[in-house]
Amino acid sequence: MAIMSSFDPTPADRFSFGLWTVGNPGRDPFGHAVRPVLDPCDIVAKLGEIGAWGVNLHDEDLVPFGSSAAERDRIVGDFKRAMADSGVVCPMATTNLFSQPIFKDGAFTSNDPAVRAFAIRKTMDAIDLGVELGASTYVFWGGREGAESDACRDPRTALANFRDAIDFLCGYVKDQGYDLRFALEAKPNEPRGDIYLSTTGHMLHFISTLDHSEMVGVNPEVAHETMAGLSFVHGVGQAMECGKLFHIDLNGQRIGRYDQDLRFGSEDLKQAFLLVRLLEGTGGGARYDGPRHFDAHAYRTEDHDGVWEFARGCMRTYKLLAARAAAFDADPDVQAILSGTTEANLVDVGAGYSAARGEALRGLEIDAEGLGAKGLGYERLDQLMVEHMMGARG
Ligand code: GCO
Ligand code: MN
Ligand code: MN
Repeated sequence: MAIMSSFDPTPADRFSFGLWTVGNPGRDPFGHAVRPVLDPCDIVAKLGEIGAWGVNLHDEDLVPFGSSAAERDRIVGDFKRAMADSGVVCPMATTNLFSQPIFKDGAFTSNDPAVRAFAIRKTMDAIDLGVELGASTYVFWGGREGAESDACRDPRTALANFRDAIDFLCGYVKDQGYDLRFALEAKPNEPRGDIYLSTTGHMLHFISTLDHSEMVGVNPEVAHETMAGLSFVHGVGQAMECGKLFHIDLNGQRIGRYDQDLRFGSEDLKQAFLLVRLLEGTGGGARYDGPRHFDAHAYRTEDHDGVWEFARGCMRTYKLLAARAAAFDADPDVQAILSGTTEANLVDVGAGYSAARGEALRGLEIDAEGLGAKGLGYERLDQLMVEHMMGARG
């Protein structure tokens, strides 16, 4: 099947998986693990085998909480050897600030300064680990940074403490001379009733208030915006437009549900298509050149074979959608509809206000009735997209 093999992943595709994703043993709030826990070194070897480029990790995915310095060094040494043997790199690392009981009421936003100090110190150590493994992006997902009862904390205090922590850690990275950027990941809820900075848009504004905002961007996740019923494509587009898409968490999700973390493209294929089209830049605009990270896991029904099937599926679907997006944007029928909707400005509004441009606008003859009556062809455009997605064209 030579045709199919062109959709098989290679390291040039920059696909990455977290140790916690393909390593997920299928535990959920209602049931125990269904798969044996895999050794991180075996995960890396397997990722290399199936054509993935990168492996990402939380500190505790690799080095168990409370390990001695000697244990840590042995584990990290073995892992580096596994990376070198497989050719798999570590583009991103992060901190587990949610599993240990001390973080039950938040880490950077806890009311207790001792908890905040513990969280910042743990993150400094985890940053050292990530940099040692070669990471150039450091993700912050504040899963426990939230509340069930908002009587416990003024949200303004929570945000101020979160800001202080990120500013402090940016200072640490600069002081160490690390070549590392931060990517903040929003989520509306789960595991907390409500999580602060619940969407990518909230994060983008928060970033503009930081001391070193130039080194901080976002890590949007399909599931997180979709849970809240928001358009992921719009959120990612906003991040790209202001140069802040530093990383991305790809998966599948249905609106209104718990965080499902399903195989990429397994739900809402049309949104997945539009997302890949945006990232690949086939419709115009700059292409996203960062990691394509799958923050997802296999169904709980699966054994390890099913896990690797899941991982291959994420990558193949991404490549299939990229090929379909390229065909869609190269289709003259599509181009004809789109060219009719993107005419140049009659007055150069982008050049800013001037009295002359104001006058020029006032002087334009605009056929409001005609424009209101004109059909735009979007039904045809959307159907063309569906037909491309289904392989009926191009
Ligand atoms: C979740 C999050 C996490 C983070 C991870 C890396 O909903 O559990 O998506 O998987 O992405 O902690 O920061
Ligand atoms: Mn998630
Ligand atoms: Mn995520």
